[in-house]
Amino acid sequence: MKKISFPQNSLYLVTDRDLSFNRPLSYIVEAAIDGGVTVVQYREKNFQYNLDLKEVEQLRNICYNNNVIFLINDRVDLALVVDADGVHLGQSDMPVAAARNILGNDKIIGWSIETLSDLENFNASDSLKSSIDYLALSPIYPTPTKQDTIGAWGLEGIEIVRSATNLPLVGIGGINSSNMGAIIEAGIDSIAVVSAICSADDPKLASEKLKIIMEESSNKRIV
Ligand code: TZP
Ligand code: MG
Repeated sequence: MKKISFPQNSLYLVTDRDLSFNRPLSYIVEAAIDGGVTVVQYREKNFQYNLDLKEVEQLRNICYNNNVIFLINDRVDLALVVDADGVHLGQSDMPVAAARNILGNDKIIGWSIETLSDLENFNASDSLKSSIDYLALSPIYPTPTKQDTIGAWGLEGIEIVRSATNLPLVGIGGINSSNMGAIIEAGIDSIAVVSAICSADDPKLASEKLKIIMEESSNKRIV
């Protein structure tokens, strides 16, 4: 099987049922894809196989049918069960090398870095460097959506990480239409959001607006 590559300059939706105001995740994901999202990460911290597996399979199929990358947060087991395109792991999740062993070489592994020492660990490890498909800077800005964070990268942090690696960089945390342009110009390739799409009155329109800003800002950076 050919390895799927992580798309450059992607608008990346991370799901959160609680922030979707009683609308099913399938509605949010379909609307987001219609609006230009090209990566979806299923992130539901209270996932239970007996209650939620059907929903994950449904989201996986929506993504598959639309050529959109479908990733699972934290859970390598769930990614295998639904044949997702890969996983997104944080510093306290399964070690990347173990996940790579279990998933094989064809799946995507994204890894969150929260501090400069996480970046140093990454740069010092050939095994990490050869196993990871993208780095996520978490968070770019403080956000009520995830409060157990250590600091925030801000624009200066993005520049430091950008100069330390050529790997695709995903920015997450506190990103919306008013700050995303500067984040991309500072060196982030792809933008991940929760509330800016899940909580929008019109998730499709919100995605379209973010996508337009992404494209304009990415072009500016290349020039
Ligand atoms: N990881 C770092 S910040 C964050 C996650 C999952 C939440 C981002 O949510 P929002 O609503 O886009 O700020
Ligand atoms: Mg995690």
